[in-house]
Amino acid sequence: MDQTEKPSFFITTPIYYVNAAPHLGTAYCTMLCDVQARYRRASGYDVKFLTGMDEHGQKVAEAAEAHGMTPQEWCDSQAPLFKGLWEQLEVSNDDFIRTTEPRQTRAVQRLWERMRDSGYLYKGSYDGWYCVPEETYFTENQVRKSDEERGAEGQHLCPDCGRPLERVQEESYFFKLSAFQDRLLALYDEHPDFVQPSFRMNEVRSFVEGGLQDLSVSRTSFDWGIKVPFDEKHVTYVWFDALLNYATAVGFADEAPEAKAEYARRWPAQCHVVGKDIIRFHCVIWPAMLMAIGEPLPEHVFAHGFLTVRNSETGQAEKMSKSRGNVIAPADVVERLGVEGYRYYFMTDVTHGEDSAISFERMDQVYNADLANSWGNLVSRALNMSAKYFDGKVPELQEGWAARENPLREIALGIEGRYAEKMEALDYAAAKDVVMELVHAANHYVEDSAPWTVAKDPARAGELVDIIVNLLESIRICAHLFAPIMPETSAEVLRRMGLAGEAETEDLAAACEWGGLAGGVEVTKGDALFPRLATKK
Ligand code: ME8
Repeated sequence: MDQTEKPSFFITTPIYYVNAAPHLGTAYCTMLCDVQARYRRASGYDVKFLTGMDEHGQKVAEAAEAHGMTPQEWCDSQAPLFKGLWEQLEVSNDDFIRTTEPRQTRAVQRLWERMRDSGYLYKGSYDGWYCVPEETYFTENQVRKSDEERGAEGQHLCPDCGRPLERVQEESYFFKLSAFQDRLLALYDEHPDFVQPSFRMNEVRSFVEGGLQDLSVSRTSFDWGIKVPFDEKHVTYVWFDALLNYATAVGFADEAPEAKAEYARRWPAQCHVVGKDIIRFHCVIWPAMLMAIGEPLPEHVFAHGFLTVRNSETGQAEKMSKSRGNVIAPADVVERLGVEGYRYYFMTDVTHGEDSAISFERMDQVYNADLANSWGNLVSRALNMSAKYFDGKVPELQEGWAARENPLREIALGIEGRYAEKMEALDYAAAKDVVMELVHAANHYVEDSAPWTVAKDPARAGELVDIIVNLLESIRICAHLFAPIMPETSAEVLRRMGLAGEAETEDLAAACEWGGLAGGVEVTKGDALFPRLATKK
């Protein structure tokens, strides 16, 4: 089918600050999007999956200085780390945006002009507090609340992350965010699923109900950013720049006819996936910016929780973060579990709306129980038996086999619908449970039907065919359903069953119908897909 005839599905990750190498937290969010992008491609959507880097602002400028580089040199040196990691982790993004690219400069400058024309912009001066690690302004009131928690040297601390704040006094342009309170509340009323999971909506709503302050959107005390086109001593506040990336990447402010067509087709985005730390930027400021310039609003913002690690001094679970320096490198997990085991653990064992403490012990447990002992073991047993009893092949299919009742067929009927509902809600743990039900049932079926006994009795040859076929058919369906999470091993399973051509399906529902198995094709036994881990590594 021509791509443009399919419905568009545009999904984005946050663009990550380039202040340090990517870590498990950034990889986690990127993977959440990747799984959704792969699932949607398999379900017939024309997907655009965007990720990238947020390269401006004080934090990045300071990181560059600390490394003795210009900000641009620093960003250029970091880009391969992000791109390389996404490739290694099988992230299938279609675009990678950097905010220092000309397309972003052009778009941001156009935003300034449209903001000025909208009447929601005015010049003033900012006098208040600023958290550099979070690139966020705080009012005197917000800071005062944390006064009693002053740092050792009596500094004012960030009410969100607890780190010292800077006092900022500078000439600045302001965006009249305060004018959007009613329209934002109306948006949340009319589109209760704008913010997901739903409990996050309450948080956003009460923040807006509390009243909105106008937002300082330009800075004059440093120069690492996009210049305001009509007042060049101002550079754009990093969030005002960064949020626009989503629209830039689909052609905002690009007058070329193809870009205009792309923008009309792709905007608004279906889903911005972000961490809960940046929910206000995405659910308050970003929609208000779009309202101000008269552009459509994104359909959904999905906010996930944090991966946390235990602080060895305090014993408390704390957010894994580049600025705190408590990150685990993705390479350590890849080395332990392989890329597909890594993806499986983070996508199915971490609850996506909540904070989750991660541990190597749990990773090993999940890998061994689900992948080595259940899914991997099922595949190898079934392929081995097929090869052994049927001369290296999938048995020839018997008349009417797909309509014959058996416990696996019963579970498999309608499985894609049950799974799709969970996948669309980004509830990958529940989607996995749907698939694992069939995996576990198939393992029990092997025990209950005892093909090794049936094989000894020539009178039961037909029964043996059906047992092996039912197993292989269940495996074929599970491989399709696992593919968004574990693309390589699923493709490998299908290849071993002589179905390599099926791996890139664009009609998952049809692919998962009971009865799609090919009979008589060669089977490849191959090495264990998920070798069992020793309990301690
Ligand atoms: O905020 N657990 O970039 P950033 C889970 N540039 N996810 C985590 C995490 C953790 N411990 N730590 C980080 C920025 N993340 C801005 C975004 S978008 C227009 C601009 C993920 O590098 C999570 O998704 O600080 C979080 O929202 C994001 O990384 C922040 O990345």
